[in-house]
Amino acid sequence: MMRIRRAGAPPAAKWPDGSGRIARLTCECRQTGVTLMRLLLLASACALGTAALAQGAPGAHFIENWDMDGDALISAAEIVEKRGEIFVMFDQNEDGALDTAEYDLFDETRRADIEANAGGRKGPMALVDQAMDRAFNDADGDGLVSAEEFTAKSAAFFDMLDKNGDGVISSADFKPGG
Ligand SMILES: [Ca+2]
Ligand SMILES: [Ca+2]
Ligand SMILES: [Ca+2]
Repeated sequence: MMRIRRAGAPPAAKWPDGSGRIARLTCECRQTGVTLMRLLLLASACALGTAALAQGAPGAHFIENWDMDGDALISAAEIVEKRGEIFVMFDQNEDGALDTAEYDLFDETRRADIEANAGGRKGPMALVDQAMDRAFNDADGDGLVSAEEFTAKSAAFFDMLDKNGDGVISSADFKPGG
């Protein structure tokens, strides 16, 4: 009789919200060659800081994902650090630039996350999506987003999202009409 294998840990193919989206991502990533390390980075990035902010507060999902030190505020330094991680995560061939295929996967992953967890690409998340877009980041328009180009846009990204100009990104910056 065959022995049933018991997993020692909960199924790895589960998104923190239990939707099982990691399974779909895993599948896509296998096709496109994302390393396991990157996938784990992606999973942990999405699970960070869940205790810092009440669910459903304006911008809660964004703040959860980008707040590295758990104070429910996003500093300019956190934006730079997180964008650096995102770049590395999606630069699958590690050549220091996001090409069309790499950016396509980035767009798809980001938009799926916004649709599933942040109320879609309307309202404040439209700005976030726009600022992560290829056109915004490819400063010289050559179709490749280099690490330098991506990093150089971090300050502009921060300024766009710090709507009330108090020097941090917080829930207040995501309030409707704010
Ligand atoms: Ca913070
Ligand atoms: Ca690349
Ligand atoms: Ca470029």
